[in-house]
Amino acid sequence: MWIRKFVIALVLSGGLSWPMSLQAEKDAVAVIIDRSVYQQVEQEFETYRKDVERRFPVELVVSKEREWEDADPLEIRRELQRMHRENGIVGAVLVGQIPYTFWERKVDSYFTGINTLYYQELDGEFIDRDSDGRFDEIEWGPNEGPELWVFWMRPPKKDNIRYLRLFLRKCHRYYSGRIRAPYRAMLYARYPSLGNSPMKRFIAGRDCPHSCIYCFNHLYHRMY
Ligand SMILES: [Ca+2]
Ligand SMILES: [Ca+2]
Repeated sequence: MWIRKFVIALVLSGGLSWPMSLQAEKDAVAVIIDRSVYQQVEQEFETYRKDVERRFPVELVVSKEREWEDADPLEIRRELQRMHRENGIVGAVLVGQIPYTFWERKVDSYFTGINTLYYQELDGEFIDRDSDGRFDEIEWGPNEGPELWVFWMRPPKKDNIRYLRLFLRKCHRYYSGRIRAPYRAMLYARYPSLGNSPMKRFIAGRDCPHSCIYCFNHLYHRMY
């Protein structure tokens, strides 16, 4: 089940294609997109929806009736819980500047980072022991492991709409065969020792809680 969820997350981000023979069963996937953002990118988004539903065994359930970019993360989590309960969603695509929460390491409060698990573990409870607005612990729910996978379709906030349009148009060019992933991505074909290894790495996220002066990564916090 976990492998299936992970593969669906990859295909929605353009990482893999899906054989036609496996398309019998469809997964419901939520899309959370701010109402005003949707109105501005409607044409590109509906093309994306058609491409994805034609190509992969999914049905997108779009929540676009609220100003989600101004919502409290708790409200977004409740919406995902409702869609999981009523629509049986297995994953969620969060489009635009959807708010997020933070976690911190309880021993010293120094290490902190974006808590993406907040929208994945739907029946657990997140606890902020010292009430500083950052979660310190989680109590896992009765259903073992996270209920959802989450894909953040998050453009730079400085020019949210323009970059979102660019990304959605790029997705359409990819899905219609006009662009393809460069061959240099095939690390495992180039190096047989890595290709034959039973373990493979997938870089599926970003973020770093540190602010080292020799590294750029912490500047992503300003951009996204
Ligand atoms: Ca805290
Ligand atoms: Ca759970």
